Amino acid sequence: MEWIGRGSHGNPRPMASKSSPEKAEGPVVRAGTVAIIGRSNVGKSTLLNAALALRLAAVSRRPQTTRTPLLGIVRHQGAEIGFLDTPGLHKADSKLGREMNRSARDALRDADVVLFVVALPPHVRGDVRAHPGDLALIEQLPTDKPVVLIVNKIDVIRDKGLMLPLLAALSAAREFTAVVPVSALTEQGIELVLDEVAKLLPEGPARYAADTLTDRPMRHFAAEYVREAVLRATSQEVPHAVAVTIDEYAEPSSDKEVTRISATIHVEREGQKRILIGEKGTMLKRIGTEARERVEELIGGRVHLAIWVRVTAGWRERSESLADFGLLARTEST
Ligand SMILES: Nc1nc2c(ncn2[C@@H]2O[C@H](COP(=O)(O)OP(=O)(O)O)[C@@H](O)[C@H]2O)c(=O)[nH]1
Ligand SMILES: [Mg+2]
Repeated sequence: MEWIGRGSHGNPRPMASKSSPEKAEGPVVRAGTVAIIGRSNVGKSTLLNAALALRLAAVSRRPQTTRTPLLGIVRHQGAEIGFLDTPGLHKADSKLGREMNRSARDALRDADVVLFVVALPPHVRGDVRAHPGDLALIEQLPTDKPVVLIVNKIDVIRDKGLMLPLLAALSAAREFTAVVPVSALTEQGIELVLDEVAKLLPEGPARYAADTLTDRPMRHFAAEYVREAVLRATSQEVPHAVAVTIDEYAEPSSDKEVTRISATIHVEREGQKRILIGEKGTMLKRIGTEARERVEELIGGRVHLAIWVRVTAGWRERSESLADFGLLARTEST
């Protein structure tokens, strides 16, 4: 199977990470999982990508871009940090949504350390207050493990003093092991996040080989990048109605060949299929080009990507479809 590792492909450059083994100082003495938890759109996946120094996770302006937890492994100051990006906790209105919340709660329960991520709103005009959704989420955070508060998107304000009411309100709601303001987008503060969590992980040996970046095969990311391209290109009901499966993933057998991928975009209605294909197939072409470039960036080689669109009515409510699309949380209990 096609796995992604640092430098395991022809061109290791896109895989290069701040934490690349060459830079790692000494052996791993701490190891564990860090769950990245928060509402939709606060920048959890962007934070994972910043920590990895690699655009691994799908990111978009749409809420619920992340549907299943994603592991990203970083070595930093003698620690092997297994960041687990999770779907945003939200009011679920479908079976899919409930599965997403469940998988985030599972991650919260199993983690050694929790990063609770909040974000500044897009247009800051005065003092920033705490979002009621964040205050409600704080109640659900564990009290028996370290929780680090990450205040993301600090690039949107110049006067950092405007954050003080927000910090005061969140800190009054519970005690945090540390508070780190960051911009996941500009990578400001990310090194501090790594420093902080590296200290908090339990002692123990590495669980993964030094060049392991994630536990998902490349075909998973191919599907994710097709969906990411759909989310970026469409609006309203289409993003939520889309799931992507990979029908074929054939690695090149020689240097001259390309990786051949065939993907199906599942939608719920004919109208959504029409939108995705677009006039004379222009929309699908745009989606295909964007997704292909993302896959090529990750594997460091050329890709041929064919995309089909199929109506699979009601898939978000059907357990069998969710299972087929790899969207069920691991645990069955509520
Ligand atoms: N200005 C700004 N935007 C950000 C930052 N981090 C994430 N975003 C944007 O916020 C949106 C949601 O990001 P995403 O990582 O998908 O959020 P998630 O739902 O919490 O995983 C995207 O449009 C990101 O580009 C940041 O530090 N600053
Ligand atoms: Mg996300």
